[in-house]
Amino acid sequence: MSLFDKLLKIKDEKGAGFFLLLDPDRVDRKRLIDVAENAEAFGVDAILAGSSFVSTANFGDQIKAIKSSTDLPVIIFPGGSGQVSRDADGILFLSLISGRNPSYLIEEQVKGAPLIKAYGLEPIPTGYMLIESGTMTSVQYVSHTLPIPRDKNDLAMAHALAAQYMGMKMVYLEAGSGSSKAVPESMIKAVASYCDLPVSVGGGIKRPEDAASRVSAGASFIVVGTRLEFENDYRFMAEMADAIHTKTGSPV
Ligand code: 1GP
Repeated sequence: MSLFDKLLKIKDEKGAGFFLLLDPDRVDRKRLIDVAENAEAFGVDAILAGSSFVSTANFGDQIKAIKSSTDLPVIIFPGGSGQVSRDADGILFLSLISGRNPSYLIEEQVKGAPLIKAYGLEPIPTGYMLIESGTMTSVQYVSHTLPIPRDKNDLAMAHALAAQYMGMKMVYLEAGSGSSKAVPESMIKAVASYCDLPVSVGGGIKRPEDAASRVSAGASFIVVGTRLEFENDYRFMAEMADAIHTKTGSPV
């Protein structure tokens, strides 16, 4: 079974999937290993690893450390073509479709594709959409793109449908890491009911109720980074999993 099919199965069986995002640039090795070792027991379904801006020289080693500490799928969530590692299971093959910067629409993809093939990573073609969240986020700054205004559901819907028609397998609605406002439920509902692709939602999801309301709006996968990156708060991780897994109840 492909990695993508495994993710769809998780969504079908549990109601939605819980992706933990670890930023190899921000989190030290000891913490990465600790959280990767414990994530499965506390309800995480897959680990995403990546950053909009990586300054560590040890990206590959950090991915290797995560992969050797867990049986969960490890999926690279890259900020650019430099973030490809042979030690992951797959990679979100992102195109920043909310923007009009060719570097992030196609150029980084062309640079990264041969390495993805050489490493045997499964690419998951993903239409990545930045959604305005009140302040300028790192992705916005680094990519030189404007986010979709948070009250313009019609724009988000049209972008998602274009992603579907271009053959992408998923859309990702991104409010930005650490943002004060998560993607609005009404936009998730509009996008999920308009296109046939599974919808991942991340950025600023800090409470189980934030996650639950986005799953009930139609999100297939919830991404949580900042709130779980630095604290050994496994009780909270389990509560988050419980809120996301609407079909299974508490994982612990
Ligand atoms: C960012 O969507 C992810 O790319 C996760 O965001 O760090 O705010 O949880 P947070």
